[in-house]
Amino acid sequence: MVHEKLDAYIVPSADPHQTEYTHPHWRSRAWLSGFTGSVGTVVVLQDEAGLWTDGRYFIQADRELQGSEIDLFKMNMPGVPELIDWLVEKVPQGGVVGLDGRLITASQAKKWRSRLGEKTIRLVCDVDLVEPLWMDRPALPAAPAKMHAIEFAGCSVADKLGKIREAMAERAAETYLLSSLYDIAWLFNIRGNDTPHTPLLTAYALVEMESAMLFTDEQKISTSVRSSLSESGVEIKSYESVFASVENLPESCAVYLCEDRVSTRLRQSIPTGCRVIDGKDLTELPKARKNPTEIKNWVKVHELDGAAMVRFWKWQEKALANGESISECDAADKLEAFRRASPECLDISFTSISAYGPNGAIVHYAPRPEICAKLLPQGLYLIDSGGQYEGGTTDITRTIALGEPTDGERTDYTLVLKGLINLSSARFPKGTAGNNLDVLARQFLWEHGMDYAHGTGHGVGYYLNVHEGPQNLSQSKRSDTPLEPGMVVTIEPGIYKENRHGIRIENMVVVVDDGETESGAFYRFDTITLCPIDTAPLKLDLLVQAEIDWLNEYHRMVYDRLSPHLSSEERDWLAGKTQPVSKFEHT
Ligand SMILES: [Mn+2]
Repeated sequence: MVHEKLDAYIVPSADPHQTEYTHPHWRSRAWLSGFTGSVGTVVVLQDEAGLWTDGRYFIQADRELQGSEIDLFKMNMPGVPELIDWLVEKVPQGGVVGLDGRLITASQAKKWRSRLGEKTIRLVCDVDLVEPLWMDRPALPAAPAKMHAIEFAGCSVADKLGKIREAMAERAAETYLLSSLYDIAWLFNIRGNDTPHTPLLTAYALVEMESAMLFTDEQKISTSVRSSLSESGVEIKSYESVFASVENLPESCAVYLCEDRVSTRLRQSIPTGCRVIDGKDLTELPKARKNPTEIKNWVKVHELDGAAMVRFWKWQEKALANGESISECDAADKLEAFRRASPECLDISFTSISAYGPNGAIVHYAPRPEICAKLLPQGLYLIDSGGQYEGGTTDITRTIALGEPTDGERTDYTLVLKGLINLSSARFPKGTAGNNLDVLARQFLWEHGMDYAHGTGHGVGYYLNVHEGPQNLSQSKRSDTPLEPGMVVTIEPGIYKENRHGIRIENMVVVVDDGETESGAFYRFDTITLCPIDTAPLKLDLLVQAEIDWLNEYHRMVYDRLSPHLSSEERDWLAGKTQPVSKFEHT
């Protein structure tokens, strides 16, 4: 910092593409601070340093920062300054703040620059102090890229480029600069292996009216991938050369990009004579509206995924009955093995949340082999997991009673299920967004004075990231993207009682047409997840007949669709789990 004449240096926790799950190569904030959570930014001054993270990580950050001389700043807590306000206070008038401008977005840099400017502090975005200091830095991944075949993608690269060019023309854009790896993977029907549990290829792209360029590590591109892309008019260039290509854009060229995704470094490389049009990535909505081929494949994939869940649940039940010792990690590993037993499953889609008893109340709990809990034949067990298949990504949560549930567990479990059923059964007019529907999953909990501190559901990528926008289901004002046919979301209400239990039930659903009335077009959800929902912890008195009908109907579908994939012993077990329930069976 002294050498670079910096008063402060910022180390964010991002890669150059704002990818949700980053490769270890990009975890420089964790390397510097010792804090390993997914969200956090370190600011270093000459004689002090701070780390900002959110409520999910206060306890972990406090522990991991011990002895580091880095102070913890708990974001959004009363009296805790925001990072930028703290900087403005600490850095002298006319001072200089540095960072690696590849790691923050153009819009973030714009906000910081204007705030720092109030005290004539400069933000310098081309200083990488980490690279020369991080000696044992993990190498960038080198796994080869592959095409996502048309029988999975359902739409050719040429057709996708055609649609994107139409959207560019509507916005009078001549060049479109992309840096989101999800959007690049979708647009070019290409997949890599550069991020944990997400088949992404690290790349940038420039789409012009007559040509398209993909900037990536050329070592990862085989002759067949190169020729396949070339047939669609896509040229491969080296990853780093994106900066030169952008710098050499003709003056007065109209460049479309998303400033919430593109890094400030790349944004600054655009010649000043160019007209920059900032907007959402043009790929975002076409990627979110899954085509019929994608939906058809995804529905099939859920049969494989559901069969793996059935085998897992059956194994766990038997192992516990036999008094075997199973830890949360053993259970997660076993489920992964059941998924990977089908050759179509290429990876899990995220680190499983395998949480027993009170651990279920920690929403982002990830068990660690050294300290994870042992499962006992009592209490609730929560398993949130998913798989990566070329025909779609899955995300499913089930909460299972390992023994006789308590009255409180039964009430909470039943209220969560009522929310899932209520929202899954919704019929809604065209134009309805997630924040109009979210309450349907919460209303029964609210009646009992309970709530959950997370969204009700998120979009899901197709052999891509398990979390995908722009649509989602939540209370947030930002959850305002209208749901459209072909969009896939999760529905995952829950309830979390600290030191007692956590409950969440999650299915994936697809938005489908549901007829035209005098009020216009209506839509509904079709559930595509196939796995029994534990009926043992239900309090049937709390369910109305329509909810019982929904559950029995769902279980009939689960049995019919999964049984062809199962052995006769597994089928018998599934028949028991999907047995119809009735309000009067216990009288
Ligand atoms: Mn989910």
